[in-house]
Amino acid sequence: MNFGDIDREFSGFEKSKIVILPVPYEATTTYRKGTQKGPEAIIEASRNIELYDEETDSEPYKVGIHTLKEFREGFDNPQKMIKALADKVQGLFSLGKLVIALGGEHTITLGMVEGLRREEKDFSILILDAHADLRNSYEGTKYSHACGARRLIEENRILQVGIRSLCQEEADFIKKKDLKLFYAKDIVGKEDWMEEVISRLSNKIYLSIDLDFLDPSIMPAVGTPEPGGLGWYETLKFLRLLTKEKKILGIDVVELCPIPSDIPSSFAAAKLIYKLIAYRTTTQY
Ligand SMILES: [Mn+2]
Repeated sequence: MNFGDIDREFSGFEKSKIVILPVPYEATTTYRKGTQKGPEAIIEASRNIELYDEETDSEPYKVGIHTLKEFREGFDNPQKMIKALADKVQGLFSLGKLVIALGGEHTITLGMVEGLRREEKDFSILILDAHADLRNSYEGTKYSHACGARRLIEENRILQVGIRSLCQEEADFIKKKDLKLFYAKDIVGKEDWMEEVISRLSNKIYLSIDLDFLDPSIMPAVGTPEPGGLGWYETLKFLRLLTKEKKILGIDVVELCPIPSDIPSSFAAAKLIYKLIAYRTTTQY
């Protein structure tokens, strides 16, 4: 099963600029469980999307999109998983591939970023998410999906967009560290924030997309669906602008938690990924 059901000519590893890495890791999800089924659902849905993109008037798959086998190393322990995933993707980044990891829970971002950091020093991390994920620990672990951004912020420049759910501890931490977050309440339905977000990032970025940043009306199949998220076209507009102005080195798309009867969520996730590939290929290759 490969992403997009793309012919061999455009999905072989060597010639592909894009590499899709399914990472069905789920250890600490707290509300609805099932993110381990996310990668499979996205790939399944991707086989039904049109490979021509009307917006960019292009066939993005021709840049080459290779789908790797599911990554499952170290899943019994979060730190082991992070290290193993970092080892895996470092090799891919060193070959100049744009790696798109499919989660699984948000914790996989830590492995992706660690792997990228060994190859690239100067990049910022843009996180699209409904949740701040800034708790120092949660349910006895510092590597919960609820602590991902907190771990990242210890060593990296991060910027969070779409936030609309956090606890008092996180609010206090944001004030203490004087962090600038872009809350959903300030950006949904507006456009002035897009350039401001972009201006705060380095020229190279790592992009982490927790699918719950989208409004649950278009993305209900997530672990913790929060009302009041971004809409489809404003998201696309932002991602197109972002891709034009910044070099995206790596991407993860996480927290899809498939509901068997809900095909639109998986389909929207697959389409969002293909849109990113379309923007990237029409502006940067
Ligand atoms: Mn989230």
